[in-house]
Amino acid sequence: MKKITYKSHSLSTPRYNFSNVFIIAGQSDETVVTETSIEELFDQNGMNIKNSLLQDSMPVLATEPMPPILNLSNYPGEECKRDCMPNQKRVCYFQFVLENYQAMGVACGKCAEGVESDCYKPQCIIGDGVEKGVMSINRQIPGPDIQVCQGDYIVVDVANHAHGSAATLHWHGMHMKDTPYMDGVPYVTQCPIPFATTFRYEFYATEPGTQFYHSHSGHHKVNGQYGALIVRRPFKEDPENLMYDFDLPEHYILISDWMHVYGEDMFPGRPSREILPNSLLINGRGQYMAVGSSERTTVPPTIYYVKAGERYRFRLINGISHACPVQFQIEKHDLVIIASDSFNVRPRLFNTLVSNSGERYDFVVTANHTQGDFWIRVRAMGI
Ligand SMILES: [Cu+2]
Repeated sequence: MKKITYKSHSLSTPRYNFSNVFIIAGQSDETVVTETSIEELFDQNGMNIKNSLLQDSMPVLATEPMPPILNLSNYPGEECKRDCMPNQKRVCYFQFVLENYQAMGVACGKCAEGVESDCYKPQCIIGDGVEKGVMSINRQIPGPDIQVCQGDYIVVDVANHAHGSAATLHWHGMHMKDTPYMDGVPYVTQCPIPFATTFRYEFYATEPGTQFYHSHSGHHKVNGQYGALIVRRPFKEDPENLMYDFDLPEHYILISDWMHVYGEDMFPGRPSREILPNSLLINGRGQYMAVGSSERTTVPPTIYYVKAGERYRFRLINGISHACPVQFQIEKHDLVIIASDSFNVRPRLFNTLVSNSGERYDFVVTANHTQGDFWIRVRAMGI
């Protein structure tokens, strides 16, 4: 049986009007649960919580001074991608580096020449297989997915290494009622982050569901700075948990449009009408076919795996910038829509879903074929 040592610590004046946050450390027989304020978390930053708490297995007395609380590096955000349990909150720490970078650049080796394994190399952004300049987060498009549990505390240090640009990140779907200054709207809720500086976003994951983050500056979003933000609840607390068997972290579908020039090149004054996207991407991958050509680029698309007979929850995020709306279908499969913009809806069966920029839809797909590969189709409407 797990022994739980629990220490409640009185709040001094918190910087924000927050309730407390719970930190859970360690995998040993003894788990230490400490309740503390956000102010204390960061004032005592720099100490090693895991080591200091785990090496010290003796009971913690309420009169003792607070042990060191948090070394942010002990809680990489990826460790927050987990089955959510009631009252087990974490601080989820991410480091984002904004850069001017290249799709199909040197990091992709011989991907363009058909060496498929090179397309999966670290820092290789393939887009639709055409070399172009991008603005990336951590040399990935989409940026790192943030997948946490409701009530977790999200901390994102955003370092702007993109010469000549200032940026903000907006957390689409998070209401930011207690932290409006974390909303990421340049010149409204904050000054944009200048080149060569770092800004720390920190806020509670308050709104459960499928959300979205993206740069709110210039054309950075269409240039590549966006990603998934998914806030789960404990399975038992999801009113539609009887509708699906699996809610897998890799089953999000982030749609974006992709142009072979920078977004900034689109306005104003182009003499041609070619201001439309060249491709649509799913999770940063697509295949380009030039107008008048019958050949597509051969870069590998995004693939989702399912097992026959099971029901899977998928989370669709429309990250389109210039094309709208888009039509979405899965070949030979229907979609049971269970949530729209992160709110549960009465389940309805559809075979086609139309969405606009910024919208999110959660749907359930039943893998009702014994075997086979099925295309996911995304089509821009009105083009
Ligand atoms: Cu948005």
